[in-house]
Amino acid sequence: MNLAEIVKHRCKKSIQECTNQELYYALAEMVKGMAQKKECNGGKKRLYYISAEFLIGKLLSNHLINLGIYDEVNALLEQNGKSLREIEEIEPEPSLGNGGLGRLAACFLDSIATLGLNGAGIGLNYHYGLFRQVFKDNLQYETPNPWIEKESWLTPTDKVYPVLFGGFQLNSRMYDITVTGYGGHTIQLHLFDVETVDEGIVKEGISFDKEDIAKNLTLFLYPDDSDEKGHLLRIYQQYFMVSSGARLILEEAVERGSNLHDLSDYAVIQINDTHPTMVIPELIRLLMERGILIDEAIQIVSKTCAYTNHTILAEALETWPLRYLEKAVPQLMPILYELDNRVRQKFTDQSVCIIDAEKRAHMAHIDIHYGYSVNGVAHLHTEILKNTELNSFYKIYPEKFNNKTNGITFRRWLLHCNPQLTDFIEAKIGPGFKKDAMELLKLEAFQNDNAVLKELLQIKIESKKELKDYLKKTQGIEVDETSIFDIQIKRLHEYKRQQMNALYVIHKYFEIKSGKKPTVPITVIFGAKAAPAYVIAKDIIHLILCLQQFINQDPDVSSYLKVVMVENYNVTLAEKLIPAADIHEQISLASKEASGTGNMKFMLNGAVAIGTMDGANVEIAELAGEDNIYIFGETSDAVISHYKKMDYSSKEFYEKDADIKQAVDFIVSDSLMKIGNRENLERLYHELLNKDWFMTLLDLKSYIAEKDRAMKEYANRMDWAKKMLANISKAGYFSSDRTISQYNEEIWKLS
Ligand code: 26V
Repeated sequence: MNLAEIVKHRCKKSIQECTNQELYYALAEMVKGMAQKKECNGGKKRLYYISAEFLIGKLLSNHLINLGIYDEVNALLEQNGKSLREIEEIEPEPSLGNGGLGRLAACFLDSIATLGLNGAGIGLNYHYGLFRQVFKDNLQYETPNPWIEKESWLTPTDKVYPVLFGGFQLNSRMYDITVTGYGGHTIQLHLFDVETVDEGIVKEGISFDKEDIAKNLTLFLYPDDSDEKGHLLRIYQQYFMVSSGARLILEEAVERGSNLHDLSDYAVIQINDTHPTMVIPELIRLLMERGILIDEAIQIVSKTCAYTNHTILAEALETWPLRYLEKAVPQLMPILYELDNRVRQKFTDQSVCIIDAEKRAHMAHIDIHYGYSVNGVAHLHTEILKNTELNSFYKIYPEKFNNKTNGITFRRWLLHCNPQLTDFIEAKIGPGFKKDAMELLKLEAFQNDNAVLKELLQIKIESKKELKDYLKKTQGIEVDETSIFDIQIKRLHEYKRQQMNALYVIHKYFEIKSGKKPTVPITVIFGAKAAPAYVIAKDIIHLILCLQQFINQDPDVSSYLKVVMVENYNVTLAEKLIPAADIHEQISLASKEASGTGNMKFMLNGAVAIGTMDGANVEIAELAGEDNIYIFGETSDAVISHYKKMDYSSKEFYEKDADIKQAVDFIVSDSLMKIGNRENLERLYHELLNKDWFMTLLDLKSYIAEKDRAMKEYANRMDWAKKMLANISKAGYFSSDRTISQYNEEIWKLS
């Protein structure tokens, strides 16, 4: 049925007479029908990308683009006086991820489908996903983000698995979301859900009874990481996901002809960080239940599982106390002990054991010993894993370690979010770049073509105007589209150093007050959610919101400098912010950001980075060339050495530099205290002065200098347009199609 027939059937109306809401549901029905008729990728061996997060974002437009009918539908709606962009707004965003790791999983599904690979995603169907962020009194509050409607993208299946926990059992039902690749091939994202989940137990914000597992298991994505009950719930979630997934994997392998001894010819499991690691002991357990002896079961599983590491941050590496595991998943314990024993028999180095002296299970160690591949997500990150963080493992298994630099899907992060730029590129180099991103290199031919460069600047201004209107409408903040849009959007974490950007803002404020005005006005835009229990992260949000209020209402300053913090930063907002950026902030402490993927999205949309030599920034700098990126700060080697020698003292930097002192002191100044809370601001001030674990003050001076250089060079519009074009033309390498091809060629080996 076409759209007109569907609305006639559903609403007894014409397209013209329908509301946007009615049209959204009708379009969703149409797309689902079309996707179902498309061929699902097949083949003997199937990849299972198992992940606790799939940050898929809104789906309607993505489907329309990948099915090749976006323009047609857009035109039809326009003819009927409707706007597809407005209809898109109706769709609730499924926020089934925290940030980069979850969004990467979603980009990967798009590329797996597009490349025709036989793959599927396995995850959890969180009813409220990540919390919705609300600002009140310059503080973050959390509320639920319901996204599952009566008619949603989820299709219930009749697959139900009983999942056994210590002392009770829950039924797991599988729901499917069809993922269409560009060109129309499809794969499935399987999301498991507990049948007894009860949304009614959520009270006041996002609080609920953390012990009522039958009712809460799939309510939220990792709700609270701060106490024992939160940790236990996380273990229940993880086991529920992997136990359901493992059952599905074995069932499907057998259906395709496997006798289970040859499982690795039929299935490969990519373990996305350590959240799904229990799939290893669970599969061993299930194979043993099916009559396979432990030695062989371990061998089979080790040939089937591959692990991706996404962080070196100690606090993010999962180590579960054995007593939690004993309580939640007692049936795994004999296998965990056996896996640990085998390691102990082979190696004397205590640091590679699975169970440590404090009786904690190191999940990454299970993956490395009992998987056949370990990969990092950017060149530098993989080198740090090999040479520092996982060096003892690298010495044992050098052949397992490999790098897969992250990528992004250009369908969402160019074609969908920036149609003007897409049309511009197509007019210059033809449509080939949509299939082969490396064709963007053809844009280099226009480096010295002033007319083309001017067009590019014009497109940027248009995107900035769209964002300006949106900010006015949604946040009531007035910004000037001729100012420099300097954007930092990512999870709030001290290592990402939003606080350093805030200190730059304070420094600029003082300069403007003293009469030193920037050549071009600056608008600094932030978007970030802080984990609900992450106190300092919330203090940093408080500081930024206070600065927004303080600076924007100062008439001497606000025509030169504005601060905007967007509320509830998510995928949908990223799609509006990224096309409008002139400068993007990638200012993590070198060695700490495994890769970053926002950096790639901005580059593709013609923004220029200011960043440290960290994660994928290093590869961006190499590709774009030093004239087209602003690099500052200590190298990762220097940072690693500071940690080793413990020779960094933030107070020294504070005391020896008047600018740094002035900026830091402002956090607890009377001006800010009048607006903000003493407790939050003082805590942040003391943290910066006495700890500053992520070395903000170490890099602050070089950050200010390099950012000032960028701001100055922005004024030369034609030179800047060249930088924009250079970034776009070199972005092809960061297509997730390239990343996925490498995973397939070097790890999965699907036929
Ligand atoms: C998790 C946690 C959880 C507990 C509190 C502190 C903390 C800090 C960091 C994390 C990160 C977990 C893994 C993760 O999301 N890594 C991100 O993966 C992206 C995709 O590979 C990559 O681009 C980002 O650099 C990396 O941070």
